[in-house]
Amino acid sequence: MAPVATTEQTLQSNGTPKKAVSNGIAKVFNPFYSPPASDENDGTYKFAHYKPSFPDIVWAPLEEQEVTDRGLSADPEKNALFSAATKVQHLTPAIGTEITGIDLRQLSPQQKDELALLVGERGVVFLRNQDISIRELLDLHRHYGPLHKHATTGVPREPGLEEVHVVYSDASRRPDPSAFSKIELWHSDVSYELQPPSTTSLKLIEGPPYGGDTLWSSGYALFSSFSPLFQKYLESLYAVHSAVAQADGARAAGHTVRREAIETIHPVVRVHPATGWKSVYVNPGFTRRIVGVPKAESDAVLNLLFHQISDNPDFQVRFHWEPNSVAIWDNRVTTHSATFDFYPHTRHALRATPHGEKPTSVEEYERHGKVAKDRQLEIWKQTGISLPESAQLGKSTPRGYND
Ligand SMILES: O=C(O)CCC(=O)C(=O)O
Ligand SMILES: [Fe+2]
Repeated sequence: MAPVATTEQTLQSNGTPKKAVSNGIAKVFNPFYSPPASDENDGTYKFAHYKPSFPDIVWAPLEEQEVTDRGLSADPEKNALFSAATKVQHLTPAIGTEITGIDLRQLSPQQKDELALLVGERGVVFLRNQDISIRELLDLHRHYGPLHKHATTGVPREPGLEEVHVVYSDASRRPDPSAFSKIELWHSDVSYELQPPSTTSLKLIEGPPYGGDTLWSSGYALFSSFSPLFQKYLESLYAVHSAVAQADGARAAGHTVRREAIETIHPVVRVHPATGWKSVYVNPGFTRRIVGVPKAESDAVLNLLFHQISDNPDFQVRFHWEPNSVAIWDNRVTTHSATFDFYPHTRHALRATPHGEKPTSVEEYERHGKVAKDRQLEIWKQTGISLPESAQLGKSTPRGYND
């Protein structure tokens, strides 16, 4: 186990620590900006070559890329994938499925397509005991689209892995609760990009015995939870997603911003190309404002959506990692949040993520005759339950429910 840093420190008259760092006393850090960790464990740590580095290089702005969702080519029954698994266990009705018995290194192109569709339907899929290397994981995700390179977060020290985003914390730095709020940590990865990522994997290579869980929240379930008129209103809106704060944070931490920060306008409700389901597409991490409405209205609507993402457990699943666990999420229809409760343990994970299509609004999706659907209503229909819109809500009076 990593040595526990002492937390004793004396304060100057202005309240700042006199000796912030000495004898292993931890530096605090803001997990958004991932400043470099100390190199103290390099001699003994077996994954030192995957610790984050921040290369001083600059890339051109991204241009539009052709992407076709692999889930569109999948057998909706997913027979090739499911027949290879020993167990497929849904974790909540809204989101999350754990598959056992699959080796991600062995998937056929057909199984990869079915996995993409399953991830698109369930939001996030978990697999344990995966020996897949990070280069093999990148290859798997190339099947789903051109790989994304992050403009600011760490990449592995080992050369040739610029498409990998590194998640890393250890005893040398302690999350700084004054630097971020729990709600801000909820995000959809790099949603400010023109073509934000789709089917995304994170593999944990080193982690704490307990703690360090990750939570995901379903954008489909969030959409389904609202009344029909509010759903229609949301479908008409567009919002600004911004990379500026992340780039500013990276610069403040002394890193090069490898690609100029951008701001992009995306629909507030997007339709998944393979499922055809509507999903709320805003997140506290990067969505700044709704365009074309008064600021007070934008603030109130985003506040409602952000709080439902972070506060409503019916939309969420929480995963406890073990080394070699892989989570694969559809970044278009979910948000996620890490926990930072595991200090002083080391937690180290590697992410591979492809670009998806430009987010499709309901109006764009339906322009050519298709009809976008509410996931919950579709699932109820399949089980023989059909609710007229007017009967869905408003029939019961609010009451306390405590025991
Ligand atoms: O550390 C985690 O659990 C999640 C980190 C994260 O948000 C990501 O890799 O996209
Ligand atoms: Fe993320």
